[in-house]
Amino acid sequence: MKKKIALIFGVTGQDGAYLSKLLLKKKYIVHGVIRRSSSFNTSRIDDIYQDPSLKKRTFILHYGDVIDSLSVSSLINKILPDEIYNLAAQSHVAVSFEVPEYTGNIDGLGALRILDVIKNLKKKKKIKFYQAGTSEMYGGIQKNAQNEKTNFEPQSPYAAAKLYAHWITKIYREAYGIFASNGILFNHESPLRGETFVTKKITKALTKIKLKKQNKLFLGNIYSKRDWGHAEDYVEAMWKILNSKKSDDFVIATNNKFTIKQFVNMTAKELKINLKWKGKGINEKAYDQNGNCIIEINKRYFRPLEVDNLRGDYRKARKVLKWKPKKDIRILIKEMVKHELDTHD
Ligand code: NAP
Ligand code: G4F
Repeated sequence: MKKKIALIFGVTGQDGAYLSKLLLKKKYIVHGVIRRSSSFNTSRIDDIYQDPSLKKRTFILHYGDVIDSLSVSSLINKILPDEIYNLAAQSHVAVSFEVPEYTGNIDGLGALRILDVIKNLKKKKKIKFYQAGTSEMYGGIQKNAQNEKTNFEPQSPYAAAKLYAHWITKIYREAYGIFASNGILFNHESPLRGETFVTKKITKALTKIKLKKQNKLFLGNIYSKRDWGHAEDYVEAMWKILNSKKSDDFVIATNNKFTIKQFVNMTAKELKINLKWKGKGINEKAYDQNGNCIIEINKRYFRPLEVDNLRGDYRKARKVLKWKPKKDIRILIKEMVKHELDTHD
């Protein structure tokens, strides 16, 4: 049987790495797009790298960028993949307030550039398209769990750009009959998570504090709530979305939410650090069993607008895709802490 061909924009990121590994296991030929960088940016995929001198490669990397229409067009025309996963993004919400135009260009227009090439190739090859959408698009104050019918109320340049990508994907699906689907994924983490996202920051810092290699962790708002899943489960959902009978939009989540403070407490427990919280607001601090102050709040990490409450209702994915999360937050924290202990020992 002919092998399926996938093209991943954003292959060097957390999800790109897990998705590549999943698709290789499923016997795909995987093409990934990497950006030119003066330092190495492939650490998450080094374990599956295949030397270009190999005759029959199944994992092939190309230089490109979703803000460069020429590279997007020539790569898709050359590879003619069966499936395209658009995971490329400036994915940090706080950073998007610092670089809003750049974020809009990558996270919003990037999707359009890919979709328009697919549209123009329609007669030659039917290419399926996955857009990496986000729960950040819900923003606002949402009391109940969010699903595919919940209104969007973005609260950051990142979320606004992703909302553009979400709608343009839907528009190209309906106007041109392209198999183009949106995943609306809630936060998902792993040992491969970027260092400046809160779960990685917490698990890494508390491990180093435990090992006496760091004194203190500084955090921002510890009362926002997030629905945290495991990236390994969520890339499986991406594949199921593109291999479903018809293109559609799906919420992928766990339907559980925790505050950042709860995540800190669970991580401390895993590391056998006995935390005591004292004070309020910006003066809230956490102390270890020896009375050392190891966590402080710093205004620097607060955002101009915050998303307070995210919890995803994934019933549609469970019903249509037969998908459900396998790893809960406790397993996730265990894995992330183990990885940090192995790295910093
Ligand atoms: P990530 O680790 O930040 O990875 C982002 C990827 O995009 C990296 O490979 C990055 O390359 C690449 N990239 C950035 N700018 C690019 C450009 N101009 N052209 C081509 N590639 C570019 O993000 P992630 O956590 O894996 O998330 C994957 C996608 O899902 C993102 O679109 C994110 O916004 C979305 N999402 C993530 C979550 C989550 O909780 N993780 C939830 C919902 C949606 P470099 O390595 O060179 O920087
Ligand atoms: O880990 P975060 O930076 O993730 P955030 O903003 O929820 O965004 C992530 O998930 C989205 C899906 O909902 C993705 F679309 C997006 O690409 C990204 O992967 O922050 C989580 C929460 C926020 O409320 C933030 O204000 O943690 C709070 N927080 C408190 N102290 C902090 C910190 N966040 C970071 N990054 N660093 C802190 O020191």
